Amino acid sequence: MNDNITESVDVVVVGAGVTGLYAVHKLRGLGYRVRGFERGADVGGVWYWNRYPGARCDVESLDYSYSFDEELQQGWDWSEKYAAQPEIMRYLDHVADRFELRRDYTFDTSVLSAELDEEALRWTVRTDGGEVVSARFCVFAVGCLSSAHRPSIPGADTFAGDTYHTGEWPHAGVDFSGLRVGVIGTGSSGIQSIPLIAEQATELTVFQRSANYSIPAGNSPIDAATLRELKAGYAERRRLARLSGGGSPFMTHPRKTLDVSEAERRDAFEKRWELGGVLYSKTFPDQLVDLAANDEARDFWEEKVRARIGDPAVADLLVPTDHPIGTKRIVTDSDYYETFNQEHVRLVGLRENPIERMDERGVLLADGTHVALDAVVFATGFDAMTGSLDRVAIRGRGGRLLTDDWRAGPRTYLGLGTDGFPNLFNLTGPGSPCVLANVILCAEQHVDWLADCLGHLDEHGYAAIEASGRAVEDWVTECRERAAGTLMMSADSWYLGANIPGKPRVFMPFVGGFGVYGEIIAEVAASGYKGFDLLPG
Ligand code: NA7
Repeated sequence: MNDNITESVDVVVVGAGVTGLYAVHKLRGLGYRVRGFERGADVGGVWYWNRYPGARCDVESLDYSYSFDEELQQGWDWSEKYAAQPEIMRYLDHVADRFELRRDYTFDTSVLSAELDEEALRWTVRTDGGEVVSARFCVFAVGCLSSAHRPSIPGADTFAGDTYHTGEWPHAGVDFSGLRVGVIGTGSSGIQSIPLIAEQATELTVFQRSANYSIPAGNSPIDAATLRELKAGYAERRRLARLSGGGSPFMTHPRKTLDVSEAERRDAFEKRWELGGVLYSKTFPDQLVDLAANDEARDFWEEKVRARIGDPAVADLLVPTDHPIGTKRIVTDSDYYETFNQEHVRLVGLRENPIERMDERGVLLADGTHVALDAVVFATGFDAMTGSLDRVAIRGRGGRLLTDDWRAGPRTYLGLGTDGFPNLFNLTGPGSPCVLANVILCAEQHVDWLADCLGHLDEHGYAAIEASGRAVEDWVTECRERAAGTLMMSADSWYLGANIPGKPRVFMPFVGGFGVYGEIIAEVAASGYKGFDLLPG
């Protein structure tokens, strides 16, 4: 054993978000010695960092919760249809306590590198806390939206006021009372926070590069009787969710958009609208593959939204014209569009009038307007799906860096593994459907698969498992071809890396749906892990 090694374990898990927590619980329960590392001071992952006002999940609470333990599922009472960040943090805190998950984690600690010892088929994991851990398996659960992106705006460092990023929000909160505030970015984080920031700020200027499709959450408290009824139906709810495309228990309309009468179509859109938010993108099965079908959904959306906005010129700016509905994640809002009816809220379209630079006092626009600001909120998103993995120097066979292998885009087999990196697993990341689905069920799907896989290795005396180069190439091709068969390629989305200058334009998720993906990975396991090489000790 290398002299520097401070500890030797079976599995290192990186990340204490919803995926990492379950990985630690499950693998520990099977008798593996597990060691977890987490950059934040506590559990929670994205919910630990994203404490901006209005932060709320766009998957219903009953679904966005673990299903692996019936007592946990029945014992936890969600207070709202769509839970806000503090309630989700309370839930994850409860899970961590209940299963004593913190005892195997070191917090406030980033993993700097993971290096393969090819002979021993073990990984050496180094942290910024000076730990050097030898592990047979290395499991990354670092999240897809966990590496904040701040655009480089000339002069930004000269701005005298405070700046914030929604994905790194101060734990003490921020009071915008009496301030002139600018929000840059109108994705989920911008759209959720803008109505609440507007309640405090004396003036709010929203800088919008691209308009987004947003749909009211239709959020409401869940009363005790409803909660009892919902929990009694949990088994069926979960069954349907596992079959579905998005990990929620809702099926698309059985027929195609244009095969039904206008009245039936409107009725279906209306019902989905009532469900709230992101589910609208799957009202009909052809909505994300056929532009004519998508136009119907889009027109219905536009009619609804324009009715909420007072000034038609502002509405023109707020209605997207650059991408079909659902090709970026539909935002789930509370009173977003109505916010622009207030006197002190102003919208700047950056396509027509870009930010030239920032100075000590605010933002200068291309048309010469100077917007005086006391605080700026960057709601500018993340280096999605690969950003957090890129921060770790992962060296596989021959000292190859994973970031070099992925320079032209992520290369995975089933999203789970890649060639040259035996016994290294990346959970709920690129090559999987997780960012397009309910990530908690995705986490369970991946971790359960992983647990079976490790069991298979031990049962048959294998030291390691490694995706074959051929399987990786085929999966990359399959993911690309499936995406090309949809409208998803027509939006400049973070699914495609389009929000990060210089990032390769590759559609990173598996677009075939959560249920279909679950069948594929189960079939691979049942076949004895075809596409993987099983390596003797
Ligand atoms: P998103 O969805 O990536 O949104 C980021 C927003 O910031 C979006 O409106 C971007 O415009 C905008 N942006 C990014 N860079 C710039 C620059 N340079 N100038 C102006 N505006 C910019 O991130 P969120 O945090 O809102 O949401 C992430 C996910 O979390 C979301 O999809 C849900 O799944 C939950 P663009 O559209 O790129 O033109």
